[in-house]
Amino acid sequence: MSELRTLGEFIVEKQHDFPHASGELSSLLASIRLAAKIVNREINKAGLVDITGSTGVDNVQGEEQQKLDAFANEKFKAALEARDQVCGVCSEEEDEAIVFSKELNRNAKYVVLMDPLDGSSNIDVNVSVGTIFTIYRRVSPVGSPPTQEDFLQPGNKQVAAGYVVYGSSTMLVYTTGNGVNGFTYDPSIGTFCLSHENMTIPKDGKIYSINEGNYIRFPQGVKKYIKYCQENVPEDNRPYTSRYIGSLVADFHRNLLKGGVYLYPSTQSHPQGKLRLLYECNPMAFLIEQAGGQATDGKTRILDLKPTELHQRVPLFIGSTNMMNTVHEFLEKYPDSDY
Ligand code: P6P
Repeated sequence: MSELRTLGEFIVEKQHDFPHASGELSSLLASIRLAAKIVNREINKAGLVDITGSTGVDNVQGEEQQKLDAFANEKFKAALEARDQVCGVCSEEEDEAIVFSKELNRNAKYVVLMDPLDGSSNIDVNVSVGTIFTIYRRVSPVGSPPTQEDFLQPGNKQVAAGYVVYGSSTMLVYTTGNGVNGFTYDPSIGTFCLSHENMTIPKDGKIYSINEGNYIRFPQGVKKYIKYCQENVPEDNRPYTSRYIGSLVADFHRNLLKGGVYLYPSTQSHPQGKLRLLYECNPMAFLIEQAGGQATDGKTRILDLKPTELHQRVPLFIGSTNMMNTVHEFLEKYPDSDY
C-alpha cells in the first residue's frame, strides 16, 4: 500500500518547486482546504437540516440563491481573510469584488476569484456540486486596496486554480502550473489524501457533455457536431455517449478522468453563453491545459481572453485534444452566424 500523502504535506513539498516561495501560497491553499472541509460537512447533511432550499434572495446572476450558496460563500471568504495572504475576493455570489480591510490583508499579494458552490440547484436532488477557485498575484501596489485590474487579469496569469467536487466522495483537484493533482477527503481522519497524482486527460474519448434541450438554439456547427457524435461509429466500434449532469465540476471531473468534451455554446437567447469567464472558465481552462487538454470559446484559447467585466460570460468548449479538434472543425465549417 503506497504511503499516505496528505494535501498539507504535498503543498509544502511542492512549495520547494518555487525557489522564491515564502510559504504564502501554501498558506492560501491551506485556507481553501479548511473551507472545503467545512462546506463538505454541511453538504453531507443538507438533507437532514433546514439548510437546503432557497434564501429567497437572487444573486447578481439573477439566480435564486440557495442557502448553501450563501453558506459556502461566507465560509470561503472568512477562511481567505483569516490567513492574511489575500487582499480581495471576487465571488459569483457578490455583485462587487470584496476588499479585505485589515492591514495585514492590504499588504497581501494575492487575489482569489471563486464560484463557492457551482451547480447548487442540484443539491436538493442529491447530485454532485462543486467549488471552483483561482488565484492571481495582484498587479496593484501592495499596501493599497485591490483594484478592478487585479481581478480582470487574463487566465494565462493564473498562479493556481482548482475545484472541490462534493460527490460520492469529496475531492480537491488543483494545479499551480506544474501538473494537476487530486486529493480525496477521508472523513475518518478529516484529511485530504493524494489519490490521483499527475492527472492527465485522455487525448481521445467518447463522452460529449451538452444540454441538448437547447439544440434548436445552438449555432449550426454545434448542431452538426452533436449529429456527428450520434451518427458516427468510430473505428473502435465504441459509439459516443452523451453524459450531462448539469453541474460543471462533476461533468468536468468525469471527462478529465475518462476523456470527453464539455460544451456550453452561445445560443440565440444567450449570445455569450452562460458560464462566467473569471471564476468558471479560466480555472477549468488552466486545469485542462495542465492535464493535456484544450479550452476555447469556440475560436480563441480561453486563457488568452482579456476580461472586461467581473461576471462576464463566454461560450466554453473544453476537454480532450482530439475531440476538441473535431469540434473546432465543425465550428469553422459552419460559422456562428448560421443558427
Ligand atoms: P443548464 C450550473 O448552474 C452551471 O453553471 C454549471 O455548473 C452547469 O454545467 C450549467 O450551469 C448547467 O446549465 O443551462 O444546462 O442548466
